[in-house]
Amino acid sequence: PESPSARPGPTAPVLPPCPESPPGLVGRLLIEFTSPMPLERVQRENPGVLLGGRYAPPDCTPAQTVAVIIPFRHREHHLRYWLHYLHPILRRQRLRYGVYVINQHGEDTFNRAKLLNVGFLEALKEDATYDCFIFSDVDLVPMDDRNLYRCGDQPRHFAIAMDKFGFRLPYAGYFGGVSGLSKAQFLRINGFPNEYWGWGGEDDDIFNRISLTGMKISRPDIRIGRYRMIKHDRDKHNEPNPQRFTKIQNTKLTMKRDGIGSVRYQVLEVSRQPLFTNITVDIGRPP
Ligand code: UDH
Ligand code: NGS
Repeated sequence: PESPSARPGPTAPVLPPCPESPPGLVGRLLIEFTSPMPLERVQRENPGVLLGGRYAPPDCTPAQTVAVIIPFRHREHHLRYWLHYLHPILRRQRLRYGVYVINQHGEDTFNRAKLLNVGFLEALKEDATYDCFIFSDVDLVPMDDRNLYRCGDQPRHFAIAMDKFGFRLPYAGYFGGVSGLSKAQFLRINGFPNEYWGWGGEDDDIFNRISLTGMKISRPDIRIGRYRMIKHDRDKHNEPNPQRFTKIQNTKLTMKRDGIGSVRYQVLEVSRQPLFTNITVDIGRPP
């Protein structure tokens, strides 16, 4: 017979709120991408993660529920390192979270920001309680677990000290790599632009949207916001977008009509893997 404590009921214990600063963080981490990383090993080392890449702390109730959204195509090798490093970090941070890999179908030009919009909507369809969205490139791993993947009263930029930029911001308005917005902050800027096809500028457009709506970027301490990027060559079908310089001049006009309110796409497959939910999507092609 089933034990009564296995089923939540009127007598189930209510977990206390998770502490503001999680105990058990370790600080600076050693991150490397040389040893091979089979997915079976990553699964074996993360038994507490539930199907689809969901997790909730066993001992406390977090204030937020975090959807981690990863724009993706043909980067399986990077994803294995990302999952290997991030699941234990997010667990130590005492987050309730889910990991969503938004996989662009086909070989047309890549569109990072549109994939992130899809991730926002599809994560909410899975679980309407998501109230914080962390958008992370698949090749970026934090070097310090005190860089907490949660949302605050302003949009947050996490990847502020990347190895490839000499552990500094490349420019003051840089908002690329890893960022986080609450559901309300995301809706306030009409989400992200759908019309940046190919590489570059979409993160600057998001920065403009945030500034234009009167919000300010929040960032961690420069000693804590350190990242390692997995080195790679330029991908096929993600060439620098020649329109990006003029587009970022026009955010004020375009953000009203181009954003989460106007995104069109077709979900082809939702597949719950042991460490992430894989959503394959047809987002169309540049006009
Ligand atoms: N992404 C994919 N597949 C692609 C393109 C992009 O998954 O084909 C995703 C992935 O999450 C990646 C993110 O989009 O981390 C950003 O794209 P990116 O890594 O191409 O951007 P980045 O600025 O690199 O890191 C640009 C090419 C640099 C070439 C340098 C050669 N030494
Ligand atoms: C800027 C791009 C951003 C990009 C950043 C860092 O110039 O999208 O460089 O690029 N903006 C425009 O092109 C308008 S990186 O060094 O990572 O390749 O994120």
